[in-house]
Amino acid sequence: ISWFTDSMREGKPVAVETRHLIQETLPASPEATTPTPMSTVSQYACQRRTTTQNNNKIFTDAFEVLAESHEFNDMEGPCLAFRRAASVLKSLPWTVQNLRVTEDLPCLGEHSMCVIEVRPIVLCLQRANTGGRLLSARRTHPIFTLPLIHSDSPLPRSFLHYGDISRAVSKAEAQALGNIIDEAVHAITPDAILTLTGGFRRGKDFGHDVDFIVTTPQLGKEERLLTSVIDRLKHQGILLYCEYQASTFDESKLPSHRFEAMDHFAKCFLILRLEDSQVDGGLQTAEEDRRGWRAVRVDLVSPPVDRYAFTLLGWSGSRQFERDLRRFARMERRMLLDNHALYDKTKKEFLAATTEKDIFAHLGLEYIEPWQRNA
Ligand code: DCT
Ligand code: MG
Repeated sequence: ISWFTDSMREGKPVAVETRHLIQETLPASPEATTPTPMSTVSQYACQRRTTTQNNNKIFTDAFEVLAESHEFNDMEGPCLAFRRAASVLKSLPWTVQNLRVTEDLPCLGEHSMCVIEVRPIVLCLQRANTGGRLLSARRTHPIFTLPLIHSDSPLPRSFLHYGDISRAVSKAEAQALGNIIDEAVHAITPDAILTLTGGFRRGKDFGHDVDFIVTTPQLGKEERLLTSVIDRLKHQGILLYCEYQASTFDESKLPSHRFEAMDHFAKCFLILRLEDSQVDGGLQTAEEDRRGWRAVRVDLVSPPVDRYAFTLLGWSGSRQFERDLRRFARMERRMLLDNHALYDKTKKEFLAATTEKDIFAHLGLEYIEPWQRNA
């Protein structure tokens, strides 16, 4: 790692290959621990169980830096190769201590070799100048491009909360927001369905936002519910920012052949005000910051109830898990999976599902629990 970071600091061109990086980072001791038989590690994240316990963080952090730098340079191939390499290492129940043990692992091969120039300062400037590209990388969260925009750009209101929203959200804070949303949703529609999704559903202790799915048992009422929830939060004086996207979902346009496309359901990206008194154990604020509240990013998505299972599976993530689920469906099963539906290209029919387990079963996959999807 020091070899890697020193080279970056010095602005040296660095030839990076995943296995090479591991070799350079390994301690001197050549003795390997006894690893899981390699044949059990699938190239697909949806056939691996990945908890939040990462035994190879030193490598996965480096690979993710490399993946991101390639993403900003529009180099999708190497970017994905580094993300896959990181994801495989995250799933291992042991720490890589010997290069030999990586030889039989998928996604860590010579093919991911590439030569890049890692210059962090230039990278920062590129970020500032390519808002559009960043937007496509994080297109569901456009406000996250703001801190990277030049200071003479007009600043939308959400920038005011940048300090807060760039600070991680804790599990207790997510729970408190869950209570607020739960109260609002059920005051409007008593039999509404509300589910925590995203990273917190996968058991993460911290996240950059809190994601929820809201829907109604009555098909077609879900969009009205979402706008009513927004109105209620506004009325309560806790809505600091709201970007609402109406549904563009059209059943007749399925199946979508656009890989990785975001879904068409009604959704909103919010910033909410969370009071210290609402959080079990209080807000985790710095000593000098005793306002008694913080701003938090919240996403709500509202699919029709017959699409609930697909939306839940899609929004539960992780991104790498989703990517590999879709790739597995396409490559191994000739099926198209997205947040709307599962389509069997051989049978030329849609496969219905009311639970995530139904979808795994259609795909012929062992069920992977949400907390095992931290790929
Ligand atoms: N998602 C996706 N494709 C996108 C955006 C999101 O498949 N273009 C899915 C994957 C995770 C889920 O939606 C929620 O997104 P995030 O909140 O960005 O991810 P997260 O796993 O919840 O991460 P964090 O804990 O940082 O919020
Ligand atoms: Mg999230």
